Parts: sequence; structure tokens; C-alpha cells
Amino acid sequence: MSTTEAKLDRTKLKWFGAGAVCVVLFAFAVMSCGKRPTAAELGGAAEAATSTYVAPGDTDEYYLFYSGGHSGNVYVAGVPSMRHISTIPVFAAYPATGYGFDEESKKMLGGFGWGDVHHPAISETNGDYDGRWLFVNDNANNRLARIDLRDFKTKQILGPIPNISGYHGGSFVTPNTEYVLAASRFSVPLPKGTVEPLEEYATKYNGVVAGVKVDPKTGEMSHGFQILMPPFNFDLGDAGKGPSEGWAFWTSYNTERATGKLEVTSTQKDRDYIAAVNWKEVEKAVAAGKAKMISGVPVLDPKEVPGLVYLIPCSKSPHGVDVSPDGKYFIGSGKLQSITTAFNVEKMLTAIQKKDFSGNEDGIPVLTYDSVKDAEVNVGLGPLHTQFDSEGNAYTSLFVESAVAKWKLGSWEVLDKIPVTYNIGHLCTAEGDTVNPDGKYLVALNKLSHGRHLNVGPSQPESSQLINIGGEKMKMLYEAFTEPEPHYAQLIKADKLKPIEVYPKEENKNPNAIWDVKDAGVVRNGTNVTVKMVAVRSSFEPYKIEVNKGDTVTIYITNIEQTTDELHGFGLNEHNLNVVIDPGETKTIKFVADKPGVFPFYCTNFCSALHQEMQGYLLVKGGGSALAMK
Ligand code: CUK
Ligand code: CUA
Repeated sequence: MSTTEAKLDRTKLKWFGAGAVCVVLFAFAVMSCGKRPTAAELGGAAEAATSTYVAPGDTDEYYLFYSGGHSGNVYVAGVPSMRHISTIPVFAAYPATGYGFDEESKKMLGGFGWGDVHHPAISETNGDYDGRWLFVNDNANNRLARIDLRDFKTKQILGPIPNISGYHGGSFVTPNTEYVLAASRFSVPLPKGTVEPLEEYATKYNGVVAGVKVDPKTGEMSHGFQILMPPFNFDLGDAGKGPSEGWAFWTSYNTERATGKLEVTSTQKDRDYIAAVNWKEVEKAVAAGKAKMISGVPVLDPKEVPGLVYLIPCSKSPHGVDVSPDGKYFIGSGKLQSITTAFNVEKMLTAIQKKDFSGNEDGIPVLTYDSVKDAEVNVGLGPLHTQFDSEGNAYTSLFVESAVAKWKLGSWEVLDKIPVTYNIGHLCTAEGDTVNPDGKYLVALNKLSHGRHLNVGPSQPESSQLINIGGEKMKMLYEAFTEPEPHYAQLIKADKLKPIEVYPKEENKNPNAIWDVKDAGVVRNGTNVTVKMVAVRSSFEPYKIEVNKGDTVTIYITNIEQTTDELHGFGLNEHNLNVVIDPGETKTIKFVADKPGVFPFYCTNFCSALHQEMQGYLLVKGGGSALAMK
């Protein structure tokens, strides 16, 4: 057996053992890893190289915001170069930017040390990316965060959201960012804090689908509405647009309401459901007082308020549901089959009107599958997610087959297929969630890289591949290795964002900001010591802080620079503290000085030729006297 064969064999074995976070294992999977594609198969190495080459000093055409999964971060890359540019910490501390160490970000994190970022979503106006905010959901701790794209910083974390358990079905936004969708992946008894036997899961546990409200001016997020659902596992979602505007869709699996080994118990039925929620009617029902408050959130029970929710049978264990740019179709992918199903919104509305039901679940009508379905498209094995281009084509990721299928909306013809390496989860096309996608590029977010890189030991990165979708045939352009773990991503035209490079002084409204070294100093009030500090090339003022053991020390530190890229850090020896202050920014550092001694602090972010001189001392009195040195 050649080395390559041995490697591939190992690869196959590993595919059965590796558990991608949100994708079930396919026991029956037909593996198609094959040999390494040649340059010719890649669409011509030279052509690929020139089309992704961004010369030093030049910038990319698109921003790629991709989820960092259980790292809790969002990563920013440029497309077509695929160069990683920045990391935006969201749900986890990140010493590189000091996130999670200053009081402001510590408060946002609320004591949690990590999060599981799944689906970044750019805010929309009239169904188009408006470049204002990026929302990301936390599957682990049921939170939703908002990043401001003016400064690429996390500005708000909402949650844990009451009644939601396993916030996976977000952060998809409605066409004018009225709501960010949310759902419970794991049903639990409600309200949270109550316990019912797992044996009574089918009747005593609840699913929830929801909308988090967004203030259109400020982006401030608040609890919007929630809907009680049967104890299914709600997975992915998408918001309607055009003819489907006002509707929200979620896939669900485990409609068997099973517990135990779900890989067996939840795959018994041939069909699961897509839930369709009329959120405009939901708003009216809430306004009419038809909701009851559960843990501070208005919750509607579809048994008591009919006309809000319908279930649509979908092929077994669906994963993604994706609304086409024209809003006419929603595509549901049954991950255990080789087809993806295109449902027709007009047919759905007709079926609702005619009460064309084939049953119900806890009083929620189930629409007749054949009346709503337009086509079953034979895309290939293990379809997960679908994205779109500007020419009416759809692109479906095939996890089991390790490929992307291109097919035509309306004619349902499969036009092309390209292998990816390996086991693709999400894919993302340029402006792909908007009413007007760009086409051009597709990024395949693959779950496994299987050593297609320099050996870095058993902890391997994922692989993300850039594919040209501008022509008839898809062409592989580039492969980048990405941190764990890209689920979804957003690809937005670079000129839609206008980020600032410094915080303008006049915008800093922090009452503790100071702009002149004359105002710097230390003030004691009992055992509370307050320091107002200036950081500017290349010193701290004050550079000496004297306190007593047990004092509570608060440092307000302002970086008074107004020059791009002049960041300063504040690292305090042996205190687990590092804060980075951007030009024009003020941050708050707070700690109890419980260790006597002299502790140097220094600038952690290289800022000038005399960066190494940018330092000072914290003196904590209350220990003994020092050694006499002479
Ligand atoms: S999920 Cu990861 S491949 Cu969390 Cu959107 Cu589908
Ligand atoms: Cu300031 Cu380095």
C-alpha cells in the first residue's frame, strides 16, 4: 500500500469517528474522497493564482466574516486573497485586544468563559446588506451578540435568553432587521429551572422558536416574541423576503420526540418538518394581549392562537432551510437523503388558505407535502445548506459527498458539481443572503482538512476553499486553513463598510476620560483608589501607583492618540490583566490589590521605537521590608 493509499484509508476510518459539532454522523456514508485533484482539475493553477493574488499594499474586494465556532470568536478575512485580517472576540476573552479584561467587556461576557458561534448575519435594509451590524448566536449559552461594523467591536450580548436552550437557529435577520431569528435546538421543560423526567420528554418538554427584537436606529437587541412548540430539535432558519416577507422558517429534526441515542431514535420517520411562522401575525397577537409572559418574555401558544404556525413535511432529518433571493422558494435539505426539496411559497399560502392539511402536531396544522413542494432536486449525498448567485442558480453543500452541487431554480436541473476537501458544512456566496446576490465567489467551509497542510499534530485546522462561480463551471481557486470552527460566514462587498480608524476625541463621552497629562493622577477615598491615566507614546501618566494591601484599585486609562494604528496595552505583572486601548478610547480596569509587592506594568502593544520604555510601577504596601543590598 502506498503512503497516499494508507493516508486515504486512515481518512476514511476517521470520517466515521469524527463528530463535527452540529452534523450527525452518516453511518451509511458513501465516501468519495478520491485522489488529490491535479492542477488542471483545479481549473488551472496559474489562472487560480492570478485571480486570487492581491499584491502587497492592495486590498481585497470582499470582507469575509466567518464564525469561529467554539472559539467564541468571529474571524475576518479578505476575498479573494483569503488572508486572515482580524479576529473579533465575542463570547470569549481575547488578550490580543484586551477583550474580557476591562470592566466594560467583562460585564458583557457576564461571567461566561466561552461561547459557540454559529451563524453570523449582517443587518439588512430592504433585504440588502446595509453594513451596519453583524449578529452572531451562541449555541452553548443561548446568547446573541451584536458587533458594530463601524469599529468591528462587540457592543452588546443579550442573554442567556429565557426559554431558549441551544440557540442554534439564528442569527438570520428579517429584511429590515426587525428581528433576528432564534430557536431551541434542545427542548427542555419550561420555565427553565423546572425538572420533568426524561421519560416524559414527549409531553412535558418544550421547543421554542423566537424573534429577538432589534432597534432599527441603535441596533439595541431585546426579547421580542417566542412561540411554544412541540419538543422537536429546531435546527436552522431563514427569514422570508419578497412574496414570503413576514414569514420565518426553521427546520426541525427529532420530530419523533425521542431521547437516548438520537442517531437511531430520531431517524425513524421518513419526514420531519419545516416550521413556518407568520411573524407579522405574531406581532399582532402579542399586541392583542394573546401572549403569556414566561420568564419575562411574551410567549404564544399556537394551540390557543391559531394561524401563526404551520408545519411542512420535509425529507428526513433536515438541516438547512434557505430562502431564494426572490423569496419565492425555500429550500430544505434532508441530510440523510440525496435530494434537497424546493418548496413554493405561493403554494404554501394556498394550502394554508384551503386548509390543505395532512395532520397536526399538538394542534399545529401540518400542510400536505405534495401541495407545497415544487421539486425534489437530486443534488447528491448529504445535502446541508444552500446559497444563491445572481443568475438564479442555487449551490448546495454535500457533506457526505464532499462536494458542492450547482442547480437551477425553477428548472431544478443539476448543472455542475465540484469536489471539496473535505466534508463541507456551510457554504457562503457573495452577498448570498440578500435579495440581490453578487455571484462571483463561493466559500466552502469544510469541516475536515485531514492533513492537507504542514503537519501540526493531532489538533488540525479546518479548511475553507474559495471557488469561482462566475462561469458555467465552478472553479477551485484557493484553500485556506481556518481556526475552529467555521459554521456559517457572510461575504460582503468591501465598499459597503466604512470603518473608522481612530475613535474621534469628541465622540468619547466617558466621564472618566482625560486628554491631558495634567489631569492624570491617583485619588484615594477610604480603601478605594481611583487612577486616571493617560497612555501616549511612549509613557503612562501616572507611572507610579501606590496603594495599600486590600485596596480596590480602579484605573481609567485613555489612549489620547488620534493617529491610526497607535494602540497601547496595559499589562500588569502577576495580575492576570491585559487591556489594550485603541486611539481615542477609554477603558476601565478594576482589581483588588491583595498581594503586597512592587509590580511593573508595561505597554503590551508595540507602539514606537521606545515601546519597551513604556512602563510604570504598582506599589502595594503591607508586606515586610526588602533585603538590604549593601
Ligand atoms: S450548522 Cu455547522 S454545518 Cu451550526 Cu449552521 Cu450546518
Ligand atoms: Cu505603547 Cu507600546
